[in-house]
Formats: sequence, structure tokens, C-alpha cells
Amino acid sequence: MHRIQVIDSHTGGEPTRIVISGGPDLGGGTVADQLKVFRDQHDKFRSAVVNEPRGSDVLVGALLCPPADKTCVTGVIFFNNVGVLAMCGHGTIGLIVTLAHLGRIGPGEHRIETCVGVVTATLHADGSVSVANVPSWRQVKAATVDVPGLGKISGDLAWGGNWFFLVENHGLALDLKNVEQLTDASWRIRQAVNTQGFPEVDHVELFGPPQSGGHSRSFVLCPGKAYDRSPCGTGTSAKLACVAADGKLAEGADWIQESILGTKFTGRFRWLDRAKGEIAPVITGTASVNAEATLLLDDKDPFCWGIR
Ligand code: PYC
Repeated sequence: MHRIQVIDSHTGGEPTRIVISGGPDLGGGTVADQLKVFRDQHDKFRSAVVNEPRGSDVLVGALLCPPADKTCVTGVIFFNNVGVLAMCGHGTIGLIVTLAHLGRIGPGEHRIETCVGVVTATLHADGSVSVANVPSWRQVKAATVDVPGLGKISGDLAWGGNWFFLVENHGLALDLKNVEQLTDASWRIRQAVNTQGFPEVDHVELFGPPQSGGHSRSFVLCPGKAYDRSPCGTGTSAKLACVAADGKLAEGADWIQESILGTKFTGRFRWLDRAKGEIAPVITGTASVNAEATLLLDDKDPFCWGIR
């Protein structure tokens, strides 16, 4: 019987399961090196942790691993129901709250090594967390794709730690009761973008007017077809890159992004290279720890490694 210790949390409704112990030995090196080993040799472990029957499509996993950069408190590999994730904003907020829950960190700044670079998270005295994310930018403005069943859809392609296609003119109300329609439209858009000669995107974001006092509401579809219950930290970073490039938000000003549930992240940015449109985004939100558990992996269990 193999035992894996995990701590679950949610950030604005989006769950994160942090693997505290019992993970595979990835052989050291940078987190990017370790991620390749995890992806190529331990996919069963990923599935065992996040997929049914122990998990669900919406769960994001995070495996703590040794950082190559010794100024970092930890390294982390994020993953979901279908594979690894480059970066995860809500997961980083969940990670910081989890490390504080374990008594491993206190308020202040903490550096974390991810496969796409070091991010700095600040645990504030009130328990909220700000994540200074990796540099973000808009790659393509107003790309038009022909989407079967929807017609011509135009959107921006941007990097915020993952690749996003951001759409305003989708014609759908961003309301929880429309989740099936929103999922279907986002999935069609993703497939169209990824087959019509654009750089490949993993997430699709549909934007609309705010409903809970923010600046904008979004529906974010993740690569495994689950929608993000939070406003999506990397997605908000990509959005900030777009509004910064369009001159719609001043450097240092707050941008409040609402999720489809109405939960909020506050984003801000500083220019890194105005000519190239490259920004340093900071995302602030809160997370709550909601379970401490030991996962039991028994090879005699027909679904020991998850339903895949
Ligand atoms: O918060 O960056 C994020 C995220 C990515 C996928 C799910 N959440």
C-alpha cells in the first residue's frame, strides 16, 4: 500500500490538492527538468492524485519538489486531469496558504520555483496572498478564427504563465446556468485556434461585463474541459497584458477580475518592456484549506491509478 499525504484547499472556489509527501523521486535539477521526468515517467501518479475516484476533473494537483534555486522555499509542479500545467495562479495562492497552515512559512515574501520561472508570493497579515507572476504579454491582437457552429470569432492570444485565447464577442451571458453552452463554445474556439495556424493555446477565456462590482467577468475553460471556478491567476495575467497593451489600465492601478462564480482576484501590473508589451503582473486573492488526507494506492484496486 502506497501512502500519499495531501492537503486540499480552494481559491475562489477552484480546488488545489498539494502533495506533501509520498511523491515520486524526480532526480533533482531545475523544476523544468523535474517536470519532464514527472510528465514522461509518472503520469499514473498524476492521474491517481487528481482523477476520479479520488479526485475530479476540476481538481488541480501540485507536487512539491526541491528547487534548483535555493532562494526558493520550494519548487512546484502543477497538474490537472489531462496533464501538467506550466503555471497556476490559484494553485500558487493555495500553496502559500497550505504552507502557512503547515507552519512552514509566515507572513512575508516567498519565492517559488515553477517550470516557467520563479514567482514571488507574499502572504499578507490578513491571510490574503499576492503572486508576482512570470512576465506576461499579448502575442496576437484580434486574431479571427472560423469556429464551426459559431462563425467568425475574434480574440487575443496572450501568455500569462499558460497560453490563452481571450474573447469578448462570444454573444453568451456569463452566468453559471449557461455553463454547458459556455463550455461547448470555448471548446470549439480552442479547437479552431489550434487548427487554424495560430500558436497553440491551452485555455480559452470568455469575457463580459462585471456583475459583482469588478472590472470584468470571465469564464475560463481549462485544457481538460473543466471550467475554472476562480478568476484564473494566469488568465488574469494574460488579460492584464491585453488591457495594458490597449491602454485601458494604468500601471499600478487595480483590475478586479470576477470568476463565473463571482469570486474575485485583484490584478495590477508594472511595465517590463513597454515597446514589446511585456508586463510583470501581480494577482491577489484568498484561499481556504479544507482537508488533510492520506491517499491510499493499492495495486489490487482496479482504479488505483485513477480513471483515465
Ligand atoms: O489560476 O492560473 C490559474 C489556473 C490555471 C488553471 C486553473 N487555474
